[in-house]
Amino acid sequence: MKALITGITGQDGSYLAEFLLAKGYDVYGIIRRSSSFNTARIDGIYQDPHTLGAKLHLVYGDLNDASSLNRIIRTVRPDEIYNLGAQSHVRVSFDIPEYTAEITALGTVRLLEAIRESGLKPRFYQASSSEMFGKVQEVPQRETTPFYPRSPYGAAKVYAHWITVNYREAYGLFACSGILFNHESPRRGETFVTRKITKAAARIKLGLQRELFLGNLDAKRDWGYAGDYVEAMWRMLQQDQPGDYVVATGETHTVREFLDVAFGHLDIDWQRHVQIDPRYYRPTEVDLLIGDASKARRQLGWKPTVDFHQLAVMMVDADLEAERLKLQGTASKGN
Ligand code: NDP
Ligand code: GDR
Repeated sequence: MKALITGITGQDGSYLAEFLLAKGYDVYGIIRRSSSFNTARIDGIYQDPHTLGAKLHLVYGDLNDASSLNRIIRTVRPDEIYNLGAQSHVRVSFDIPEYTAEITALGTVRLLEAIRESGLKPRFYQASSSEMFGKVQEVPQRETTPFYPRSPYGAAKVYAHWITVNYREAYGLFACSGILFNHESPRRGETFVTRKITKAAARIKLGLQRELFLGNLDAKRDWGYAGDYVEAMWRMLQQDQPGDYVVATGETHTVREFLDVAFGHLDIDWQRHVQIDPRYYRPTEVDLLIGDASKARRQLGWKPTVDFHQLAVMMVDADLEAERLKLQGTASKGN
């Protein structure tokens, strides 16, 4: 089996690639040109392309470049495609709304068109988001809850979601959307709130930092573990029929509670270090997310294995270790 992943260098792409390689897949990942290395998350599974029997293949392309997508699909001829590539930062989407729509929304239809034009019938996974629910319409949120996005990112994801549904209905494509609620890990991007907190807690513990500037501490999120969530993506594409699924833990917590667990784990009082900087507020906020994943549980046999407390502790421990290693590296350079 061959799988093609957009966004392989991101948090989810790296976990999904590991998961699929372990299942024996040939994994093709689209990477984009960058002036600095952007493959740190997949360094652990990198295989030299000159090695006989290499199973991981990286190809240059961009969701903004239709011809690259056409070429990759034609030449790779994947059995499964996972569209994880996106401008994925909600706050940043207010600063670059047009670019966000270009990649997160139009990138999806470019990919779907490339599939259609190829004449191939790969199974397709779209990375939809709980941000599509936005302003609270129903609690907990499920597959039938109406969308009310509250950011350019959320609006772009709603387009990508519906165009995926449309290609399923119009062209019979086996296309699934996973409506995933927030999921985190030690590989989470450092500007998302959980990782920002766990990294700062570790650095404060080691005396490398004193203050942490944050925005809205009252927002509530349903936080799960990324390693669990990529398995749900794969399970969706193994069903007899395509469909859309909410993937969530069913628990919600405030940013404040995440601070309590993360800093508490290191015996630090976060109130002495955290300051509010309004620049991290969003013009419109999503106040409360809590998902009902009973369809995924029932039909995919999927359930989360890591709870909120374990997740925060796992991330703090990983950051503490990483910061210690950096410190040792700096010290040995000085010798
Ligand atoms: P990340 O931000 O960690 O990764 C995004 C990936 O998209 C990176 O590999 C990035 O490449 C790539 N990318 C960005 N722009 C382009 C482009 N123009 N062409 C090709 N690739 C591009 O996101 P996550 O791994 O956290 O999320 C994966 C997907 O799931 C995203 O679509 C996100 O919106 C969605 N999602 C995430 C959730 C979460 O809680 N993590 C929840 C619900 C949905 P590069 O490394 O070069 O920047
Ligand atoms: P989110 O994640 O917007 O839910 O999108 P993020 O971690 O950025 O924010 C979560 C909540 O924390 C509040 N917050 C802050 N956020 C950031 N980034 N930085 C801060 O300093 C800060 N202070 C408070 C935010 O206001 C928000 O309420 C993530 C992304 O992965 C999306 O791609 C994905 O679709 C959704 O999760 C589900």
